[in-house]
Amino acid sequence: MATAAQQLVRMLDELGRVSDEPGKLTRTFLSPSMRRANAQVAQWMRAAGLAVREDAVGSLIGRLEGETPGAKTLLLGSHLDSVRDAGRFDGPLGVLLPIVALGELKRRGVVLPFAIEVLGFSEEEGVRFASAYLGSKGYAGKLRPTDLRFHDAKGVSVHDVLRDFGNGKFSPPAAAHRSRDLLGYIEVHIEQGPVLENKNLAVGVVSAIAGQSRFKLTWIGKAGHAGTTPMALRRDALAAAAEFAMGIEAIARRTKGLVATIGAMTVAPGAANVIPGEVAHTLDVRHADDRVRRRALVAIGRLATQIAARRNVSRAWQRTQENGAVACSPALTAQLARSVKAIQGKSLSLVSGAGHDGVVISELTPVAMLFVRCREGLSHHPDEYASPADLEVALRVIIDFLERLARSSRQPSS
Ligand code: HGY
Ligand code: MN
Ligand code: MN
Repeated sequence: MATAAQQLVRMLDELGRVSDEPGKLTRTFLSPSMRRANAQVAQWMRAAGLAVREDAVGSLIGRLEGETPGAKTLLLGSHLDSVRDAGRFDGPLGVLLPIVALGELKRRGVVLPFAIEVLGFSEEEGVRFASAYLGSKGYAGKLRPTDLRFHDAKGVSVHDVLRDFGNGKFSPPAAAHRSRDLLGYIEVHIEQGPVLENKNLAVGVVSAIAGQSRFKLTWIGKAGHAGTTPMALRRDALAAAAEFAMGIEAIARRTKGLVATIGAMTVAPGAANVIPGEVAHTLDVRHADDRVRRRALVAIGRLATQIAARRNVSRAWQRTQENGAVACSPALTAQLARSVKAIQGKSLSLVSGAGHDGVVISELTPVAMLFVRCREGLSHHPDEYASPADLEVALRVIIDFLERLARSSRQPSS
């Protein structure tokens, strides 16, 4: 097993070098590096005995038929895109680990009764287009016309990008499978938080994935001369945005479990001697309880209204993502926890503050997640790290899970 874990580490390192930016890992939706990543992962999938296809949204699907004709399919996957200047584990771990696990079972001569699809979703982070989960939405048949209308920084729409990616036309695909043909979805992912490290555990299971709301907010004031415009006469869009940023931080700090983030901002016209006339920024608000998140959004909306009135600026909201909290399947999670206990001796259940493709796939089939400890809980950062020893534990858990599922599937009652 150590060899398989070492192989996984090598694959993660290699894929972590496939980037759109030299010296850092940035791999966004349908970018040149994403195509190179798909080619590399497809090669690894084929070596593990999977038949590989790429769907109309650019997601990679590696399929292994089951020994039992017409058997249902178990899905295992995650995303292959990244944030800017990312770590190499967020996403690829959940795609490469199942490939290595299946390669190991093949090496041992183990044949599974059910079919497997390993999924490498083309877009989860929502970096290029504000809307996230485009890959898993495409696979689950959940892409909506509103998703296709989002534009990137160059004004290119999701629809046009997908039309050019395909053979000159694109329409949202139907779901890749009917729910009744699926056994469930397992996503292996680094925790991206400090809990497992604090509990000194290599892996844990996930009870629920926090809900999240994302917006693009634009403040419109009036550009003007930085040297001649008195402070009292200014309609400074950046000052309004800055006051708003401090205000949402205060709201999040006083609301237990709430997180609110402004991650990207543009300032126009963008000159040192011009008062900013227009500022656009993102807003990401999350909480495990949808009621708390919704109450916070009301308070945040009220704050924006007050700032706009006081500073005589206007503001425009565009909602770019809205996902309620998703409970993982208790039954599938219990099965996964059984394997965690068998390998690690004990299991731990935790809530995910990060969003995952399982949010979308949960509309198609029951989902369960295996979290892997990551150093200092750090993620969305180049120093993101999961140790080879912890990766080996996760690999053994997934292999144990597959072998148990195979045994239970072969029992006459099933
Ligand atoms: O933003 C998230 O929670 C995830 O990394 N996409
Ligand atoms: Mn991420
Ligand atoms: Mn992720």
